[in-house]
Amino acid sequence: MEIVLATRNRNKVKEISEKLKIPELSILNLDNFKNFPEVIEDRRTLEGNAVKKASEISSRTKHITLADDTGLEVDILNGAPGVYSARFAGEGCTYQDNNIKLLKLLSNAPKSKRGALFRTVVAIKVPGKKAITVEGRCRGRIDVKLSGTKGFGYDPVFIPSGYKKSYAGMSLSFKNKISHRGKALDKAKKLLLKLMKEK
Ligand code: ITT
Repeated sequence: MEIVLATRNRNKVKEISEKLKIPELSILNLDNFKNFPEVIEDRRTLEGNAVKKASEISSRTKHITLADDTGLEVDILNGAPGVYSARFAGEGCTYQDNNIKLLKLLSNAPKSKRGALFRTVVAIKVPGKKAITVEGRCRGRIDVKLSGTKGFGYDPVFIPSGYKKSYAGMSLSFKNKISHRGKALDKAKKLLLKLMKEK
């Protein structure tokens, strides 16, 4: 069976590909399909965006498609940046801009008030069928500084509960074992194995 990953984020592709190493499953990414316009992520929920990405790419490729939409929900910011995590510091901003903005906003918050939730919704769309979604969550806190050199996005500022290192201080395979995306992908993997049996 073949699936397409509906993401332009190469770090996500790496994490997803590592988790979905299933014999007889080939993973294609958007580099395999030329000149696709970008999917506009204009829904107000992670689920809405994940389903939109999976559905648009599936209807273009005619393949089973998996999409991921992720957000970082910070308690003291009432759940922001959440679904707007990519553009937190403005259109065209870098990961560094987002992290610096977050650290600045929380500069007066004590450790006990720095709680946050990372949430991933994965949508799987089989052509002709309704998209299915699964979710993975990881609680943690926003550190007072950036640390670690691995990963991407908010990894250098997010310390998962029960650990001392940020995600960016962990190997890809360790992050994948405990992370929001890893947990969503464990559920997605079960769905894919079921689909493969039915084929
Ligand atoms: P696609 O929509 O093409 O999949 P994206 O990078 O736009 O890629 P999201 O909208 O899901 O992905 O991500 C929202 C933001 O959250 C963005 O700034 C990401 O860098 C960040 N992010 C997503 N997953 C993350 C993770 O596992 N660790 C740290 N930051 C992450």
